[in-house]
Amino acid sequence: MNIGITCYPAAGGSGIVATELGQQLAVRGHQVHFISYALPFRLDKYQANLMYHGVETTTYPLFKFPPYTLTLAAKMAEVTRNSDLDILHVHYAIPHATCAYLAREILKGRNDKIPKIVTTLHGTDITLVGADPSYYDMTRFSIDASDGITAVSNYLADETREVFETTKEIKVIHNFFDSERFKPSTRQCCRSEFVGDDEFLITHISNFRPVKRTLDVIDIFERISLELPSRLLLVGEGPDTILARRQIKKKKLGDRVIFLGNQTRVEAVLPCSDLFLIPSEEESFGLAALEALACGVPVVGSLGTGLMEVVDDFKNGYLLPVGDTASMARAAVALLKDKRRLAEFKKNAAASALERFNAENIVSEYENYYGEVLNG
Ligand code: GMT
Repeated sequence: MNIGITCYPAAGGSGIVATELGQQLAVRGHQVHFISYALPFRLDKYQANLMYHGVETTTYPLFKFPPYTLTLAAKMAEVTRNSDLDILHVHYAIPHATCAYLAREILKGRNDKIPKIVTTLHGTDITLVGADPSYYDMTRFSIDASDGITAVSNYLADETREVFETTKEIKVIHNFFDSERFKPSTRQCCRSEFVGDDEFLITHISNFRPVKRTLDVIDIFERISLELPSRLLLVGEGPDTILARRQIKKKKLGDRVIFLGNQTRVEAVLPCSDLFLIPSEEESFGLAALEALACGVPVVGSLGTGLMEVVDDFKNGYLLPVGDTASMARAAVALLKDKRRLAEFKKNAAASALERFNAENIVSEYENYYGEVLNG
């Protein structure tokens, strides 16, 4: 198949899923064309069958807001025509599904081959952005105009049906990980770089947006560190990084917290961790949690989110109510103190991730779905 993929190229779950899907599809012999304004975050090496088409948006004094949406739609139409695309697979509804719709209209007008549009909903496009009154109608329209819709969890599919009152069929295809890269082997990381022999390493990876509740991460860590020798490894950056730094200073935790900023190869640090924290307000799936589990790291996160489809509560982690940092810290401390249970949770984490979310199976689900949409 010839597949066009559009995603946000910045660090973030939707871009990562799109990139890794493209890479896996290219390995399977499909021709994959990324169309975006920058090279996606994890698209950091050459690969056969994989191409990138940059979208330029020129500014003009009249344009207070340069119309990226239009140049993206035009580029989608151009790449479809030149590369004979069968599918335009867009990740994140706003504005990508709308741009794909526009591209299709452009192609229709010129009697070109018409690609099928598959839109993958990732979460914040529905739960935060899409439900914003100013985006609501456009999101709903774009969902309905797509030939196929996938959501990364049942939680998100239900939310989409409820928020947008749509009867459109939504295929749930969970996030996945590459088992060649994400594995428990600590050979790929250097624990002594971060902690001493008698210390625990607690990790959090995110884009530090308010939805991630970064201050809760620090609060949980502070409580853990009062009971156990430990250090906190923070990977990623975003609007709340500054708040986090301020809080760490205020709580005098500076010498126990390591900031790594954005990293494209998180598998180089994850396997050395003892515990992963993800106390988000909302999480449609929680790819970062899955990557931690795949590396054999138990997860403590928030209940009532898509994390419930990823973490096996009481088997490879604990899910607790959003904002209940005291209970999250208590669960973490109890687990870290119990060596046997910790070893069991670590084993369960890697096994469950591999069984349920390995790329091999999930990428086939996307391939089969493309087939269904093309024949439908
Ligand atoms: O988590 C973020 O803020 C990034 C966001 C994105 O759209 O890039 O991630 C969303 O998509 C990921 C990939 O499907 C999911 O694993 C994340 O759970 C989801 N984030 C939220 O729902 C907050």
